[in-house]
Amino acid sequence: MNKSIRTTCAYCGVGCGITAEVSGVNASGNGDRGVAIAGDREHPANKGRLCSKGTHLGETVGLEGRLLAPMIGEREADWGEALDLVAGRMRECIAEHGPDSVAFYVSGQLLTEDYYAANKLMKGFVGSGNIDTNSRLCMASAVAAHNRAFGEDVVPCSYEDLDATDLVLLVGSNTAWCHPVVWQRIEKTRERRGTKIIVIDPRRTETAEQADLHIPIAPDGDTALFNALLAEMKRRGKLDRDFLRDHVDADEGFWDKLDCDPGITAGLFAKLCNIVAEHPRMVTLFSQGANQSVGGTDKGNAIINFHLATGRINRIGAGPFSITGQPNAMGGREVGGLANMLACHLGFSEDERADVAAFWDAPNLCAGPGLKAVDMFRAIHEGKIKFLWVMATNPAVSLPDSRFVREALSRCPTVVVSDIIADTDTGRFAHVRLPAHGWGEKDGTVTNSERCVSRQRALFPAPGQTRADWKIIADVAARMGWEDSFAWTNAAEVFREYARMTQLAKARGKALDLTAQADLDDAEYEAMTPFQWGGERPLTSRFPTPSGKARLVSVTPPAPATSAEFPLRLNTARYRDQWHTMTRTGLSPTLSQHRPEPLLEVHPADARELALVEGGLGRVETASGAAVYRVQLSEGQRRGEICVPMHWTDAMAGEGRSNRLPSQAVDPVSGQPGFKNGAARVVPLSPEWRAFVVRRDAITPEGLLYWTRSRVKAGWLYELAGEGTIDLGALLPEGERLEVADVTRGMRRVAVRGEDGALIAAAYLTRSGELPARNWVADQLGLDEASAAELLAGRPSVPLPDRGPIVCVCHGVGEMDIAAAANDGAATVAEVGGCTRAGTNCGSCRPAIAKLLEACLTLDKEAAE
Ligand SMILES: Nc1nc2c(c(=O)[nH]1)N[C@H]1C(S)=C(S)[C@@H](COP(=O)(O)OP(=O)(O)OC[C@H]3O[C@@H](n4cnc5c(=O)[nH]c(N)nc54)[C@H](O)[C@@H]3O)O[C@H]1N2
Ligand SMILES: Nc1nc2c(c(=O)[nH]1)N[C@H]1C(S)=C(S)[C@@H](COP(=O)(O)OP(=O)(O)OC[C@H]3O[C@@H](n4cnc5c(=O)[nH]c(N)nc54)[C@H](O)[C@@H]3O)O[C@H]1N2
Ligand code: SF4
Ligand SMILES: [Mo]
Repeated sequence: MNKSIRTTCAYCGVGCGITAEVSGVNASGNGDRGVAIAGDREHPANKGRLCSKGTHLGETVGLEGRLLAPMIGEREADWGEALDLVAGRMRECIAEHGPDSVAFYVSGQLLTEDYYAANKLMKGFVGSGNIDTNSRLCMASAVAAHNRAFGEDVVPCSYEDLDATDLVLLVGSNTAWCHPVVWQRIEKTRERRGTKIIVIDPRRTETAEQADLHIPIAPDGDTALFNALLAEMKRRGKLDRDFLRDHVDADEGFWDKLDCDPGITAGLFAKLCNIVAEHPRMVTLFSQGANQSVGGTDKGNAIINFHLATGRINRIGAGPFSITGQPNAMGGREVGGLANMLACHLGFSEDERADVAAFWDAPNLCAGPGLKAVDMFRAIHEGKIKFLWVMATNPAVSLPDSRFVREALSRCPTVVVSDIIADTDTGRFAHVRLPAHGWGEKDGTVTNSERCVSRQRALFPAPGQTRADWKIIADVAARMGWEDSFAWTNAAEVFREYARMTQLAKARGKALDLTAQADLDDAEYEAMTPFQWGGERPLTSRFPTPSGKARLVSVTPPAPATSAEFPLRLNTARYRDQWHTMTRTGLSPTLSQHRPEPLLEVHPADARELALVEGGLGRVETASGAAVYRVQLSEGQRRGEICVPMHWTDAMAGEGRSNRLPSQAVDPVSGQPGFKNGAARVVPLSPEWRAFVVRRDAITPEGLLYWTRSRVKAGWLYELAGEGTIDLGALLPEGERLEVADVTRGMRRVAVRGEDGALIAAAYLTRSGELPARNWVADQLGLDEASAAELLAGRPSVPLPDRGPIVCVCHGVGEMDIAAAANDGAATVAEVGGCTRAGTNCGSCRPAIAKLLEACLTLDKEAAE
């Protein structure tokens, strides 16, 4: 029987509401975990819309690869034994080396209840501040900027401001890919009221393509640009003198330090200033191009300074809007997931500590802040931290300088990892792995970018021995002797305790206040509808500083990062259809079509100088390490700058893990790493052979120059390249083998059929020639339809139309289909949708369609001239 359940998306901080129809029918190989996903029309974050990742969530809820039982080393254990071991080691460590020898590294992908429990255990009971979160890599600079300017970590605007604004400035945000539903909302506003969109990003992203103005700023040029912009607005008389007088204090000498070179051409700067001067209803949405910088906090404050000084804040359609990355990045900030906050937006002053100690009845409240993520891993490396518990994050992939991080993990006497997936790069270092509930099993709350709290609800019964993260934490706490303080029996109890605790923030005049929710009973919690703490514009009556005023903070642009040895600037970014370390989106055949391999994007002129060719391989080298990518020439890159994706792991690729590259350099205020502006060089690789393999299950090839795998419908597609000889047969399973080889051309092809005649694997190798198209071969996996000749040719005897790379993953529409539609007269994205269906489902590909259309129309025009 179908059940309809309202929940919230697993992925980004937009926090879209979902209506899940749980069918229990095997729709995509998920056993009884079939589910149809649709946008929740009543959720304020998305009003029914979903992007590609949300739309295809159903493909990632199967049990493939799940961690279903506690593991001690490679041995399955029961909960009792695993928990005893974890609690025992933690107790020993505290007794012998003190509380600061213990650390938790947690995540914005935990629910608020989980996060609250972890923070309470570490800061209140273990007695150390050593709990930090992957939000350190994500939101820490924005948090620090908010604290400096407003006196509290509060986002002063709401999505509704995006509906009512005349100008959206996107700073370091590829919104169309990373916050697609917010992007669609901005586009709607543009249709309705002619809102202007300006994108400030060194790369010409799909977001930038769609903007009214793209400013291809030099990496880390934002602070200088915003200073110069504010100085120019002052010259033009655009400051809000009344607002400044009544609501804003300034650092000493603030106004004298503004004038500087904007870092862009005079013409472009004038254009920017004109648009900004004419549109006081302006929202600046900023993301990782701002935060992930060694000057990230200053960038945040440069943006906020601008809004404060021009009075573009606390008004409808105006404000500096830091958009969150993970589904619960905001919730973590509320409950004290960051090492430098206590809980409920409180710091470590005597009276704040006293209040928290009393509220928790905490025996060992920590004396002060703990170590921030990068420093925490240094302390592990140095042997000062001897017990580490990682929850819902994959630091062996996502922290900078991962060679060092891995060394630290391998030295640490006890590493505990709570995850949902059995084989993650970090899990490979764990002594104990604890199986957690995943999306669709978890039950609790998340807070999105606009401070809207909504429920994630369980859709399926929890598989195997998996437990809720908060419950695992409480179970360990109980074994440490603190059962009374962690005696919750359900998520609602944890939530009520947290909501009650926000009284401590409220009493100090802070905006964080969930006391109205503190008395929800279980049924009310179960039925909770989304609510926003602080309201639409929470800082309107006063700023939560001692003076009640906000602050203009003097900021300085950081120094450039390249050197003679490493002359290129290295940027790292995200792909539209992959989520972080790919443990979930990497399982979706639909999502894997968009970018099946990690690309090194480089300007064509730089590529010529570096001897890199389109589709070839390039190795990026930095002072920290090296990684290998497929080369893609891109006019959207600035000269002297390259960009690689953050997503690939050792589980998904041989050499494509990007965080071998960044250094440990962090922002001095926030501790956030500068992932977006490293110093690098590139070496072209010339493999002697290239190959691809399809097979049903996952393998880890060894000794190659390059390999990656991506999900296809019935298995995995491997791209391989190497030197010398390769034993293709060793990469293939047993079965009936069909084979051809041409020694002179260095060509070899093998297909393997199972007992029932269905294709179970195939491999195609060449030393100098072309390889067959991947799609048709991959589609044959598990089928017995193709003849031996067809399999060895790698294509059907009656050729299929070439659709080109897939653009619309929902409807499987390729570049060629779109070009054909344009040829037949389709001139708008909607018209292309009308004849091909492309872009008519989730809409995530609409910017890509627009770009293709523009290219087709330009070609037509040139042909006509
Ligand atoms: N598809 C997808 N969506 C996601 C995620 C995902 O993994 N995949 N992750 C989620 C998370 S946790 C996060 S934090 C967000 C991140 O969302 P975004 O911040 O939008 O994503 P990024 O691609 O990391 O970086 C954004 C842009 O910053 C630009 N940039 C680099 N250096 C500079 C600079 O100095 N100045 C300026 N102005 N721009 C610069 C880059 O070129 C890049 O285009 O996405 C969330 N949404
Ligand atoms: N070079 C570079 N590096 C970056 C970035 C960048 O832009 N460039 N961005 C940084 C940013 S902004 C972020 S947010 C991080 C993200 O980096 P990570 O947090 O390391 O990435 P994820 O893949 O999301 O890791 C989540 C892990 O938790 C597991 N998991 C999922 N759900 C649950 C659950 O409910 N419970 C438990 N216990 N486990 C669960 C997943 O299987 C996965 O192993 O990467 C950072 N690293
Ligand atoms: S924009 Fe996409 S990934 Fe983000 S919450 Fe909405 S559906 Fe999920
Ligand atoms: Mo993030």
